Amino acid sequence: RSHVPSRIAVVGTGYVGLGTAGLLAHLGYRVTGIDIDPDKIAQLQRGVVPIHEPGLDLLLASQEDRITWTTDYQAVAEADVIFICVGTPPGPDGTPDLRYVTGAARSIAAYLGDRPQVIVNKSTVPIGTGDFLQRLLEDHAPQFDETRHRVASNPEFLREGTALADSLYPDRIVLGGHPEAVEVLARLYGPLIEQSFTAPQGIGRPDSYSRPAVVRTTLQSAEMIKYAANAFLALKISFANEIAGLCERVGADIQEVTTGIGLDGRIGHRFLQAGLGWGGSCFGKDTQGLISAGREHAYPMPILQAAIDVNYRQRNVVVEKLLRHLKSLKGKRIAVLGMAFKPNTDDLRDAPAHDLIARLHQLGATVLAHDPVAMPRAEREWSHLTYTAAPDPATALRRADAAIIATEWEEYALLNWRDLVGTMRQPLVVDARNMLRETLPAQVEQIGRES
Ligand code: UPG
Repeated sequence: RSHVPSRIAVVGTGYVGLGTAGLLAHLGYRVTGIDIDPDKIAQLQRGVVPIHEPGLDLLLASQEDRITWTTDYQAVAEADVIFICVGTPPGPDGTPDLRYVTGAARSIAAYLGDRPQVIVNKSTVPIGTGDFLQRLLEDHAPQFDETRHRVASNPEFLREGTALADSLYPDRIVLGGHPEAVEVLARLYGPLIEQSFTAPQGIGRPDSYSRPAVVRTTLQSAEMIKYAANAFLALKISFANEIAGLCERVGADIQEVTTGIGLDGRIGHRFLQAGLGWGGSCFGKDTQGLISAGREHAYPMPILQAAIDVNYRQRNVVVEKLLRHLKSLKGKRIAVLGMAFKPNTDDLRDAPAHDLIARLHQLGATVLAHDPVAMPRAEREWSHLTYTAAPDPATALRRADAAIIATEWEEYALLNWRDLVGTMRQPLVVDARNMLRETLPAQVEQIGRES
């Protein structure tokens, strides 16, 4: 009895919502993007994309006839599929805060129609939220009918910076819920599953890519897949960082070690890059989220706790390296290159550079920070930190006592490091992302390898 969906409502216009709206419009659906923030909607209506994500402006502009932006939930009534893509920030105890999901669900409830509709959670939500959503809709939707209205889970695996390619050419599509709802979503994603769409400008299909696997499962398992995937990736990074620390002490080289272990097909080489550790909105929140889920069931999760501990220890490792060379940081000028939690985004959430800048200032250093795109955002979001924004890397490095590469932006790899280190007061570079390849007339410290 599954229907062929055509009208889609996407609630929430963050990374996930905007990407989903653009993708589904590109696949030919009529999409309404809904957000409670009138400023965001006004921007989108003017064609301004409120976040920095490569290719997103172009994709949304190319689909402007198929997408309507609004603060009005009315569009839910006409939609065959309604995606919930709102934020689930961690609360004070690490448990995800579901207030936006609940708020969105209540607003959706008011407008559910008398047609078959699938309400899909794309936000990363604690396991059990699908059932909770179902009950909430039952209680609040005047038109609710459980044979017509189905709740599903369709977690997102996109990375910031490559969000569109990740969405268009995914490894897998996970669909959880009642088989009828899963079938509607499988039809919705038909062109994606078959890879029968034309690639949007600038986001070509990777050479080795054929098509995604489809995982049809229950709500709970779909929700768990999302958490477990992120937790495992976080674990891999922390594992590499823990081994890196020992490499330094025994004279081994982490880059060679991870190459060596990654060649074992059971391990794989991806997400074994040692450095400053993970940041961003997902890994910290999701590992914590699993730990708190475990706690609720009196089930400790020591592996995940260790992954978190190793990750945040890593931010101190960099400061310790500076102290080893400079003895004290009082009055020292330290350049921090890179503020975003990773390259190709202006996202500053849980960025290692934040803790680094705070700590350097606390130890009495003058911090000059640079980022190719995140500086305007840092001016707004990091106003509590003390640092001078440097207009370019050269200005940050001039007369500096040390430089730290905190984010591996491509443009930092392309700098003329040879000349730049000559302008420093002391040529000391802590390459916390192991990105420099050449030998420099400077003291270069990396993570997990001898300097
Ligand atoms: N990182 C490392 N070493 C590695 C790989 C990554 O330190 O070998 C760091 C990276 O610098 C960044 C963090 O790990 O700080 C996360 O990177 P990435 O996964 O690229 O960023 P996100 O955009 O946060 O994406 C993650 C998952 C994605 C998921 C999303 C939201 O990769 O699958 O959808 O979080 O849940």
